[in-house]
Amino acid sequence: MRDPSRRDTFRIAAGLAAGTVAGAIPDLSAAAADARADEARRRYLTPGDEFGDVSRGDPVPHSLRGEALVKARLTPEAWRLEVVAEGKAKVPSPRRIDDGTAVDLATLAKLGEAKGVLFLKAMQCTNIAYPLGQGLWEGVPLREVLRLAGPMKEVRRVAYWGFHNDDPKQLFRSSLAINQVLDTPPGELPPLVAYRLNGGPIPLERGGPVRMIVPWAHGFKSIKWLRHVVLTNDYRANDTYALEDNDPESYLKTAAYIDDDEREATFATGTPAIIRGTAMVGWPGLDRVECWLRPIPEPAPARAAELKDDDPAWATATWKACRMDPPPSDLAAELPAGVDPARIWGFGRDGRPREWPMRYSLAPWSVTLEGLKPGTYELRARAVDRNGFAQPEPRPFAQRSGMNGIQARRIRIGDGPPRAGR
Ligand SMILES: Nc1nc2c(c(=O)[nH]1)N[C@H]1C(S)=C(S)[C@@H](COP(=O)(O)O)O[C@H]1N2
Ligand SMILES: [Mo]
Repeated sequence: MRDPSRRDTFRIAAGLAAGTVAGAIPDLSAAAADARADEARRRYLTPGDEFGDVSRGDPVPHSLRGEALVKARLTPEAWRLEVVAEGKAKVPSPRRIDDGTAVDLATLAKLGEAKGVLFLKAMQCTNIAYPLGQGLWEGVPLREVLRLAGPMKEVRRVAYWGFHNDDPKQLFRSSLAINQVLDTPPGELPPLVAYRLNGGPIPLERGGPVRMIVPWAHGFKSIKWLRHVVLTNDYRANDTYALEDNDPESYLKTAAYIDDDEREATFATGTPAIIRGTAMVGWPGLDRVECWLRPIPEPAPARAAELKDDDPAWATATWKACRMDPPPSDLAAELPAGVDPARIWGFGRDGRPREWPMRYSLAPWSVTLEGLKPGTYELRARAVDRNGFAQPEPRPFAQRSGMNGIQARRIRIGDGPPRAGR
């Protein structure tokens, strides 16, 4: 899977340089470096500080330090969560900051001992194609936190937001229908008030000490630096993203992405060309990933050209099934020390996933192309969901309800004739 910042690649390169005798040239082909970078990218869990970051604020909340951090209630000791009702909506025991009844981290962790949920979830922004990272999160269902305020009345929606430098313009808020919070179907994941990531506290950078995680939704529902939960009778989604023309109720789409799609992949003639990718397994599940390899007549343009929706090539495209990676064979080695895999949502008592690929997580795939003649090609990939819809269907909008356009990666076999435009 890809580290969006490409830090892996740099770190590997730096490590190798450090390990060589001063003055010696590292004995490493570009292909071997690529293979090692690939391996690092295909780690199952993304370290908390290596996710792609989507954060508002000036300064961003995770740049605060010292007293400013305490004032913002973003240290474990200072953190508090308000759970209140507004207007017609009522709760008997609101949890407020001003009267000292707000929920603290110890209370949340105590609830977690009885009701905690451990689950895998990839974070994906509705406006960025490639997922930002995948974590093993732990939290308490939001419905259990709401119970702390007592039986509610006249509630239709739950609105919530985090720390935002007390500047209304920096507010980033989200909301859920009350039934999405309370009436979790058996076997499904509820919205969670999360306080652990990859076996440790959620780092400040990822929205800690506490952030909301809505498993089935794009990132904008998963509010970082969570501080306020408000029960309301207002039926409208008041999400910040709704105001920006996004679809505030969109569920995660299932879509295949190609690793390093912007970079041309080059292979010597006669060697197998392995292309890797990552599928986001959304609400409708994933049946398979398919690829289409298209030779580009020489002289090929320097960059992959966009294939317009009405291009006749789509109609005659031949899509072939790609290989899905199985679950990591040594899953225990991929998990943080001390984590019992049997506790993870969707895993069986044997510590293996019951269903694969799993919803809300990343499914790595690959395709091996052999016997290709020297020349230039474009590889396209699409996911087919469990309802039989091939990406970009069922909603062929590239944006606003999740980016699921079909990606292309250029492949070059052999030296080939010179390129046009160079
Ligand atoms: N408080 C707050 N929460 C937030 C945001 C934000 O700007 N402020 N951005 C949201 C968006 S749009 C996304 S995609 C995810 C990104 O999560 P990440 O930075 O942990 O990858 O956080 C969401 N939660
Ligand atoms: Mo986002």
